[in-house]
Formats: sequence, structure tokens, C-alpha cells
Amino acid sequence: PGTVGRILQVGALMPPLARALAERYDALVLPADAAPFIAEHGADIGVVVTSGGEGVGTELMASLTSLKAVVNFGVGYDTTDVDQARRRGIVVSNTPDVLTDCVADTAVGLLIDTLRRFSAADRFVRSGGWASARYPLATSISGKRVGILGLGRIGRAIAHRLEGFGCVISYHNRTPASGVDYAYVSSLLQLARESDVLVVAAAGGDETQRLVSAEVIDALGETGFLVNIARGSVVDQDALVAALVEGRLAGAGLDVFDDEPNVPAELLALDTVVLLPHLASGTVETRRAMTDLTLANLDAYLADRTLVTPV
Ligand code: 8YV
Repeated sequence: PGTVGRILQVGALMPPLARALAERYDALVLPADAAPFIAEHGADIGVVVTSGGEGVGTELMASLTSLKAVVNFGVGYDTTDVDQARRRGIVVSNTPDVLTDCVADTAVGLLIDTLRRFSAADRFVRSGGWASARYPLATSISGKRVGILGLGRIGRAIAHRLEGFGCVISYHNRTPASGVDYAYVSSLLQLARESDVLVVAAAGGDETQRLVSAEVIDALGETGFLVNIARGSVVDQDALVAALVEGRLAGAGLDVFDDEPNVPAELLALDTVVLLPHLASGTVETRRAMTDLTLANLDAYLADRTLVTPV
């Protein structure tokens, strides 16, 4: 195949990945002041390597007139303009499967922490509260009805784990998933009404924007819990915060937010919420596997214009 052009890193990447790009691929790095850089190099860039946290948005993609491939670190690629990519014949890869177990582990850990209030109990012990008071009773896991929004690879891994905890699983997707016998609920509102815990595992992007609306949150109700390991954009965050502050929702376990790394100040004061810094895939083993898969996609593209895991 003909020449690909230069490789460009967009946004921060794991140090081993950034190092490999610089040393082995002579990659350029998009600076904060992008305009002069684009003016000089924009037309030479054939491949972008980026992550879900950054992506290749509409404007940046339009300015890269020779772009042919976007290699994305992370399973989610909602920050990349895939419609423009499709129109222009730009191929996009992500890193599915290798992070499924860790993200599902995080969802289950968050669910247990939120219902049993372990993180708040840890704060209680550290602050000396145990000497003078008993810790309030929490909520059991077994027997709980867990609704999963988005029964894809990660949703299924969450469901599989929660079966082991004695939870009753149902789910909502646009269409029923094949090969599972969990109960399918065709309306998300109905799923929320019938669930003690709603776990968000759907991809981000326009199609899932604020799917978990004020109405859905109200349907979960004052004994209900929300867990989100997907994207902040899938939930109406203002409605979620209001419901938590007013006690109209029992609690929430959140690994993702609307405007990371900013977390609504109201949540910091609530012991009913568990707040994580978007760490679901953040283990040494999984991040190494994601790095390897990212480089495998890049190598495949450079060798013969194919991708190992195209989206
Ligand atoms: C990454 C993620 O931390 O895979 C995803 O979609 O959200 C995480 O695994 C993130 O993409 C890195 O920016």
C-alpha cells in the first residue's frame, strides 16, 4: 500500500503507549495551541492515535485532510466523529474485550460499596466515629432486582457476576439480546420501575444522551440505586444530583461524570454516593492489554490497511 503519512497523538495517553509512538513510530503530538500546528502539519497526518477521553471531534477531523485511520485506546469512542469518518472512508478501531472483566468487576464493586456503604464506613472508622456510635444499617445485595441498561459485552459480564450474588437480572436494549435468558424489558422507564438497582453499561454518544432522565430516576425511587460505569452523558446528571440531595434516590455509585474530572460539589458531601475517578479499566494488566491492542491495530493498519478490532 502507498504511504500513510505521519502519525499524530491526540490527547494524553498511557506513558508506555506515548513512548512507543514517539520512539518507534516517530509520531507527532498535537499541542494545546493546535491551530499553528495544524496549519503546518495538518495535511501530512494519516493516522491519529487517541483515547476515549480525547478523541477526534468534528473540527479536528475536518482539519486533518489526509486522515485515513483513527486508532482509539479504550472501548468507548464517543468523542470521535464516526459519522464524518464513515463519510470520508476513515477507519476507526477501539479496544474491546480486553477490558470487559475489569470494568464489570468495577461495576459490581461499586454496586456493593454503594448498597453496603463500605467507603462511608471506612471514613467513619478513620474519623474516630466508631468509639461513640454504631454505623447505620445498610442494604443487602442478594435478592435485589438489578436492571442493566445496555446488555453488551460489559453488561453481560456484569449480569454474570451478579447472578453469583443472588441478584435477579433484567435488562433494556433497543432490541432483545441473543443468547441470554435474562428478562428483556422494552421500556427503560419500566425497567427502572421494576429494579432496585439500575446499572448503566450502554455506550455513550448521541443515541444514548441522557437516556437516564429525571423520569427514569424518579421511577427508581427513594429506595432505588444507580450505578454508572459507562459514560456520564447517558445520565441527566443535574436530575441525578437533585434526586440524591433531596433523598428521592437512595444512592449512586459513579465511575463516570458529565464533565470529567469535575464532580458536582453537592455529591462530595453525600455519604449515599460512591465516587470513583473513571478507573474501571485501570489495572496494570488491563491497561497493558489495551496498550498492546492499540499498537496491534496501528501495526495492522501500517502493514496492510486493516484493523484488528475495527468499530
Ligand atoms: C479508558 C474507557 O480509561 O475504554 C473506555 O471506554 O472509558 C476507559 O477504559 C478511557 O477510554 C481512556 O481515555
